[in-house]
Amino acid sequence: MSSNERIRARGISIYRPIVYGNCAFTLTPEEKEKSDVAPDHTHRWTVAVRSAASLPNDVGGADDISHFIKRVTFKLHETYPNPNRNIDKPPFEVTETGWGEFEVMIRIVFVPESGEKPVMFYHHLKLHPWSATAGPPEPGPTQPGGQVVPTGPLGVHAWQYDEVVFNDPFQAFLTTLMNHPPTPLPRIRTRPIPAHTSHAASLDVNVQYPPEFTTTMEREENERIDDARRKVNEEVERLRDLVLEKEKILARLRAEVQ
Ligand code: SLL
Repeated sequence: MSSNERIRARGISIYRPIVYGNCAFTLTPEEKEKSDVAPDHTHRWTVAVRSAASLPNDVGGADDISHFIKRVTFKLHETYPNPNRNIDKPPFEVTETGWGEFEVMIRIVFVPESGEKPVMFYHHLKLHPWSATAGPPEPGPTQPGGQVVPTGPLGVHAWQYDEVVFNDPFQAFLTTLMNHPPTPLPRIRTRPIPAHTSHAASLDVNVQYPPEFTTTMEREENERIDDARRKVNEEVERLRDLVLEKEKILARLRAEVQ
């Protein structure tokens, strides 16, 4: 890197929307026959890190993210051979078969020009549908040979929207980012409510479509954050008043004792 490229764009924050998560499908009888599929396996799943804007029939993935992501490491459950899977080019994903849900550790390494530290996300690899209409509300841990709830043709989806924020980026890296603007998210939903939101269950939606992230969801999330922030501030205020009041009582009592 030349010294010129090392200049930071101070005061600039630039973010890139991503999604991470998984989709899962129950294995068809034909797939179960295959020699590379263990007899106790019930599902085929893909865990991935993608751009947030969606391709027509999938979750995310509309934009290339390899100009800022160098490597994604997916740390799988230790029942898998070589559980640390390093993916150095897009698509940043791992497809496997298995029988159980587990926590996947996702580590994102940025391109060296960014000078950014890696970030880490945890994702609960989901195999079973949430919806009560699609099966038991929350099946317990699946054991080999345990009951399998079919996922339907579009599978089970568990995705999380997030934004990677670069503060005071290097000038050259900022230029790279600006040369790859992300596809804007659709303003309104063009698909049913996504399965990953807990309120989808309370709305009794039998989710049959892959989720889609929209600016409406982004706004709703911001409103929830603002609301929570307001509540916390109110609580802080209330407790501070309480402390002040108690301190006055304490001072008075002290004076009385003396
Ligand atoms: C459980 N938390 O104890 C889970 C563990 C492990 C998942 C799930 C099979 C891997 C393989 C597989 O699905 N492991 O056979 O290679 O219930």
